Order: sequence, then structure tokens, then C-alpha cells
Amino acid sequence: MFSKILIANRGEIAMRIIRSAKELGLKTVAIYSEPDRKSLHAMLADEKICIGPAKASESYLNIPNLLSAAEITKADAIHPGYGFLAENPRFPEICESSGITFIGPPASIMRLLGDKNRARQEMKKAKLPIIPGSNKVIADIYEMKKTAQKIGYPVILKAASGGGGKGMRIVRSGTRMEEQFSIAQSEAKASFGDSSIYLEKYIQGARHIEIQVIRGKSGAVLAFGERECSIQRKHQKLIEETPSPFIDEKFRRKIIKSVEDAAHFIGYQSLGTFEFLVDARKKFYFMEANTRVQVEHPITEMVYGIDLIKEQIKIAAGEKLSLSHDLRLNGHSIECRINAEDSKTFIPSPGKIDFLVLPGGQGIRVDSAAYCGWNIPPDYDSLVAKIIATAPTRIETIKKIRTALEMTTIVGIKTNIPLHLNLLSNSDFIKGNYDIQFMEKFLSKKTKH
Ligand code: MV4
Repeated sequence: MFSKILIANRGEIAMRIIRSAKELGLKTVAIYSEPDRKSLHAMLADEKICIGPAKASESYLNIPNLLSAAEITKADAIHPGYGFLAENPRFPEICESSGITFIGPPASIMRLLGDKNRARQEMKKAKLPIIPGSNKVIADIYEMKKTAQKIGYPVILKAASGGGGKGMRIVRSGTRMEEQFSIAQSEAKASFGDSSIYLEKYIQGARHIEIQVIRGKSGAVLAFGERECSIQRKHQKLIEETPSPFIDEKFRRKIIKSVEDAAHFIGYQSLGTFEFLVDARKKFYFMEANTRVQVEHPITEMVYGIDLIKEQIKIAAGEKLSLSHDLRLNGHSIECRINAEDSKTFIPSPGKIDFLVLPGGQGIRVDSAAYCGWNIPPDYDSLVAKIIATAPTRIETIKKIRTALEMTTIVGIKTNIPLHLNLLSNSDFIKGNYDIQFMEKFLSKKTKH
């Protein structure tokens, strides 16, 4: 096992990693940017090092500074968290050449899954169902028209180096295709430095679910029940729940088995997530795989009674996966992402927290790095806290999380708690009757009145 790990991240996820590291008896090193000098993650780690100014490219994304910090503190492993460098294959490569263990998959796996079109082809070989589409990058408008006609409209253009919804364009008919194609190409070039575009059939009214998987170095693999992530706005998830109200035990067993087989096939290592679309006829299609720990990982931990970060650290150290297939899904769990933003306009609301009461009690978990007096810097994402409720049934969980949100008090900044309370009282949400278009419809209804 390692003796000291450096956390190449900030905020709630840095806190989350410190907690598991401490439970494993490991020393922790926090890195922080200038505006994060008084951040909780820097205060609670055993050691801390300032790695640069506010600008992420000069601090949290600065690989030479991160590696110097690891060398100075003699850390033997680095945990990247999510965002920042978590899915940049250069990072594990450079860690490895410096003799520091990267807590995550090897660079080769990151490269494979980072190329969304390559990942598609590979998953097809691994027998996962993929969405009908082009089997390679689209060379020109002629090829795009031909492929679109073959699979039928609507189609969706995706950036090969994209992911997370950035640079996607839905094309509903064959008109103005030249324009759509060139916009998609230039957006992809601007966002990812790669203009490669591929095409898929657009699945309407789908649900977005994902499967957590973990695979050790010796090949032991374990996948978990789905997280339902369809409640999102502009590709930012707002509420996640597990199990999905849309999915039954038979379907669950099948998709879990498919992911375990696929993870095996590609020789996956570490913790990862496979994203799927599920259409109205309950057919599932692989979309992409993420090679990091995700924001919403706690709901899986709650219903399975496990600690995913501890397992991720242990297998990175070469230990055997200690989890086994007799884990049982227990109850229901919902996460609300509390952001520092206006509940109606979504405009970010950084600033000082003047008063703070976070909820607690049986079945309530709060993952946060916020404290009374903390000044949320405007430089990073607006996540203030994740409030997670767990109870035996879905309806009890909804009631529990509503109560928790009502008892939360955050003064000084605006938050999206009012929006969450509205969503959690919506009759379609309560019925489990929603898909990826839900938020758009929900928000347009509210502004009409
Ligand atoms: C799709 C899709 C429908 N059909 N692909 C979004 C995130 C990225 N992983 C891929 N995403 C999607 N891919 C096909 N062929 C729907 C989504 C999607 C989505 C699209 C528009 C608006 C919101 C969305 C939310 C989740 C998924």
C-alpha cells in the first residue's frame, strides 16, 4: 500500500478522497491555487502546497507543478479526482515516468476511451449494443449525406474527441446539412483541437443511465446497478438516483453482465463508468465510457454499502479487489447537486457564505467543502454540496431529500435549492416518468406562467 497520496483536485472531491485516504491510514497532500488558500481541502490534508494562481491552466492543470509538489512531499501516488487532469492521458504517462502511481487507468485505456468513435468500435467488438451510425470519422458532406440517408433522420453529429455532450448537433432533415457539418467541425476543433466528427442515429425520448465498474489488476471485475442521470440541463446533471424507476431486475442483471464482459474485453483497470441511452422500448445502447470517479458515485456507495474511492486506491496499489459478487442492492438513493447559482437564471453566484446549516440525520449524507465564512471563488465550477438521501423505497427517499433541502440554510450566495424542491414535487418526477428532455420541458412550462 502507498504511504502518502497527493490529491490533484479541490473542493468536495478533494475532501472525499482525503476521507478515504485517512480511513486507509494514508498521509495526504493537498495542492491549492491562490484563491483556495483557505479552502477546507487544504486545511484538512496532512500537508499542503500552493501550486499557482487562480487560473486552472496555471495551477490545477499544471502538470510540472503537480509533479514537483509530489516529489517535494515524497507522495507515492496521485489521485486526480474528476475534471481537471482526470482524463488526460499525458498525466498517467508523466506520473509513471516519474515513478509515481496514478490512481486511475493506464494512458492507453484513457486514449482508447477518449476517442469516442474508437470506443464505439471497440465496444461493438466487446458485444455491447451500439447506436447505429457511421463506423468511422465522416470525411466530407457527401459521406455524411449518404450515411444519414442509410440510417434515417434524425441523426446526431458528435465530436470524436468530445464527450459529455460538448460539440453535439442534432440534424433532423437533409436540408442545410453543409452548414451543420461545418459548424460541428469548427466547434469540435475549437473545443478539443480535433475536428473529427462521426454520426449516429438520434435516439428520441431516451433515458441516460450509467453503470459503475471496477476492475483490479489481476482481472477481478465488478459492475453495479444503474444510476439514472436523465435529470440534467445543458449536460450538467442535477439529480441522480439509483435504482432507475424505469429498470427492472432482469434488465439490470443483463446490463451489469454486459459491462463486466466489456471491461474484461478491453482490459479495463481501475474505477470507471459506462454510459448508456435506453430508448422507450427499453433497448440499451453504449454511448461512452468515463475513466474517472464521477460526481454521482455516492448514490452507488449508499445502496451497496461500499466505499468506491477506497477500492480505487487499493487496486491502484495492486491489492486484490475486496468486493465480491454477493453484494446486494439495498434501498434507494437520490443525490441533489447544490450549485452556487441563481435558481431561475442559472447565473453563477460565487461569494462569501455568511451562514450555513447543512442537513443530517438518518439516511442523509452531505459531500461538501463548504463552511461558514468560506468565499466561493468565481474561477471554478459552482458545486457547493452534494446532498444524498437513502431510504428503503423511492418515495421515502424523495420525502427524505425534500426535508433535508428544506432544512438546509445557505446565506450569502444564491443556490439552486428552490429549483430542486420544485423538481422533487413535480408529479412526473414523482411517478418516475421522465427522460433526457424532461428539464427542458419543465423549465419552459415554468416560465410560461
Ligand atoms: C445521444 C443522444 C441521442 N441519440 N446520442 C449526451 C452526452 C453524451 N454522452 C452523448 N449524449 C447524447 N447522445 C444519440 N445517438 C442523446 C444524448 C443526450 C442528450 C442530448 C441532448 C440533450 C440532452 C441530452 C442528455 C443526455 C444525453
